Parts: sequence; C-alpha cells; structure tokens
Amino acid sequence: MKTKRKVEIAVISDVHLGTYGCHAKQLLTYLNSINPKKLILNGDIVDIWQFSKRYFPKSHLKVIKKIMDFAADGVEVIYITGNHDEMLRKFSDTTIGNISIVDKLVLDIDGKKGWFFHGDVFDISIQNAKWLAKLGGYGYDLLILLNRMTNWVLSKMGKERYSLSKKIKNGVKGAVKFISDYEKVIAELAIENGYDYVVCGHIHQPKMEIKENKHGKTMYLNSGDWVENFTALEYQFKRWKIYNYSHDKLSPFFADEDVKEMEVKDLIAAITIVDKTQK
Ligand SMILES: [Mn+2]
Repeated sequence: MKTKRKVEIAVISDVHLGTYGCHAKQLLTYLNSINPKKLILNGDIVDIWQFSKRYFPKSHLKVIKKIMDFAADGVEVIYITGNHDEMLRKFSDTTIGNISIVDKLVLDIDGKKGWFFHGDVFDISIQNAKWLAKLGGYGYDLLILLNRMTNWVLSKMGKERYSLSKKIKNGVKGAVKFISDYEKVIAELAIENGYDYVVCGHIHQPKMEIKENKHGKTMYLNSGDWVENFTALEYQFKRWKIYNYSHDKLSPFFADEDVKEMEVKDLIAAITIVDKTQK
C-alpha cells in the first residue's frame, strides 16, 4: 500500500472532463496521492456543455471512478455546481451516500467560517451581481437563473454562451480588470457577510490572498483549474495552501517550512510521495 498525504479538505474546480483541454492524467496522479477527509468539487468538473462532441476518454472516466472510490471509502464528497455543469443544479441539495450536490456551501473550519461557490453567478455583471448576492440565498438563486436566461437568449440568437473564463483565457481586452473586479467583489461580499474564507473557482486563476477593507478582512481562495494551471487547494494543519502539480509533484509538499509542525507519520507520508508512481 502506498502512503498517501493526509489532507483535511481538498478543493478542485474547473476540471472540464469531456473536453480536450482537461488534463485528467495529471489530476488522477494528484487524486491518487492524497487521502482527504473532505473533497470539494467546486464546479465545472464535468463539462456537460460539450457532451455533443462525444469525447470522453478512459482517463476522464477514471477520474470519475476515483471520486466514487473516495466516497465509497468514507470521504465526504461535495459537488458544488458550476456553469458548465449547471444541468446538475436540478439535483441541488441531493445527497447520495457520501456524495452531495449543492449550489453553494458554508463550512465551519476550525472555528472559522468558510464560504464555497463556483463563481459564475458573477458573470452577467459583476457590479449588479454584487447587490443581488447581498440578498443571501435568494439572491444567489436569482443570479443562477439570470445567468441561465442570458445564455438561453444568447443561444437563441445563435451566439456563443457567455464565458468569463474563456474571455480571460483568450486575453480579451480588459481581462485583467475582469479578474481583479471578480476577486474584489467576491472578497467584499465575504467581508460583509463575515466569512473568514471565501473559496471559488471559475476564472481559472489560482490564488490565495488576504483581502482587506475598512469593514474587515477575508482570505480569498481560488482553486484554479486542471486545464492550464493544474492546481488544488488544500487545508491541513489549520491553514490553506495552493497545491501546484507542476511544482509540487516532484517535492514533498508541506515538508519545507512546515516540518516542525508535522507529525512523524505525516512527514513520512510527505517524503514517500516522491517515489509514488501513478496507479
Ligand atoms: Mn465556470
């Protein structure tokens, strides 16, 4: 049996299974290297928009199987819906065994409040979304509906669906401003609502940053994606970290500045990961 790294919470998003951009093999290697208590799938995991292409290789199926195996082994799997998998929103608040499907999630994490959502509800208009989101759960559901309607109208007009992440990826004019507005609005909402952590995805920009304004502060976290960045968020030893597959696969993750706080068995796990070969 291979030693796996223990993680209290692992968060991945924007995997886009079913598309050519998805790096399922790398993700599988990553998932095989961890032993999470909770696995949060923060949206756009299966890209249902693109299903017509009938592209679904074995490695993509293996990712799904791995997630099911996690659930069978007692890992709490929470699937938060995104825009590319919005069809699953029909099943929101459904729980099957250890897997639950939700639109958003609030967690108590060692006495701190964490707010999790994919983030596409801020697409239609970041500024308008801000006051709507203030309406709490109701506003959030309204935003999901508005986005769906916008995309429905666009498709009826023969236009492409609105995709903020695509705009950013293609470097459309103002992309940098999109990113900073997105991060700023989400952090402001989190501060206003008293969340210590706000965890999202959607824009494929991994980030961990303390955001502060006159009302308080929050930690903004974005899990990035498995299309370009190959990143995840991990909570362990009472802190968050961005796992970056490209850098961290070759070195014992956590084993640098964290060594002092680690238990011997965790340390061994961190070191043995170097020799781990893909299943
Ligand atoms: Mn998305």
